[in-house]
Amino acid sequence: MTASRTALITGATSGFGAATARRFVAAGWRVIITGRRAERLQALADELGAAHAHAACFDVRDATAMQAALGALPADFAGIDLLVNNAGLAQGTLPAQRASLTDWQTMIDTNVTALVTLTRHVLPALIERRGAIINISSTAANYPYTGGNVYGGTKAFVSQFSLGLRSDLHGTGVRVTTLEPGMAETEFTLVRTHGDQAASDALYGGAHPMTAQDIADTIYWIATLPPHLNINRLEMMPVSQSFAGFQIARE
Ligand code: NDP
Ligand code: 8X3
Repeated sequence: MTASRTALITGATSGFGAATARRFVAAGWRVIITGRRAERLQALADELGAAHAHAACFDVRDATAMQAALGALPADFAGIDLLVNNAGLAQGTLPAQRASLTDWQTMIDTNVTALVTLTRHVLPALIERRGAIINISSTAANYPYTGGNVYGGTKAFVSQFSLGLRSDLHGTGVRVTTLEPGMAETEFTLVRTHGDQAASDALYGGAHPMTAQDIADTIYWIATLPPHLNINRLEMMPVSQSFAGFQIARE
């Protein structure tokens, strides 16, 4: 892909999305950045400059607002070459039998329903421009852990949906990748714990987690590979993170 292309990056008010927007603009791309927190979104748009960034402030769960934002794109930003489906979250760490149904619904609405809705809207333009989709899944899609229940389920959906898209888009030239990161320090844990900064600090402290910049650089690498190459799925972790064994309950 050449410079002067346009990426739609959801969830750009924080973490991976903000770093990815900066990474692509640094390479000359235009970015459409989204999120609910208007002040943060506007601050990033101002930082990146009006020629390179268009801020579209909406809740991805609001399908009407999503469609309105897509319909209101300025001409320079209307041709989308890359969709980075990044907006998402975990809510709660409790086992299923004690988890909040509200948290579960929020994760399903955001990580699954909104992602497929936006993808469906943008697909015709992506096909026209032989563009690309990068869906942000998680290692939680591949490895279960206690308290990961619905979050892991939503991310498994994202990974499988990405493979399905790849199959459906056969012959169109559109590339589809699912990126499955492990632990990276962002606002993710603060959000997951409903604002517990100490819990977030305790998780990342001394662990050398991945950074949002690591993820942004990887997304940029995937997007700028030669157009005949498709990374189907890419799982990445910090060196400090690996796998644990099965649990056994004894009588
Ligand atoms: P952050 O919490 O830092 O960023 C999440 C972004 O998603 C924010 O910009 C937030 O914007 C946006 N978002 C969440 N809900 C909505 C909504 N309803 N409408 C619009 N935007 C929304 O977390 P990360 O950067 O870490 O997370 C980005 C993605 O990466 C998520 O899909 C997450 O599941 C995934 N991931 C994260 C990992 C990690 O360890 N950090 C590892 C693997 C995957 P706002 O609140 O302003 O709306
Ligand atoms: C975030 C990674 O391990 O917290 O998707 O689920 S994890």
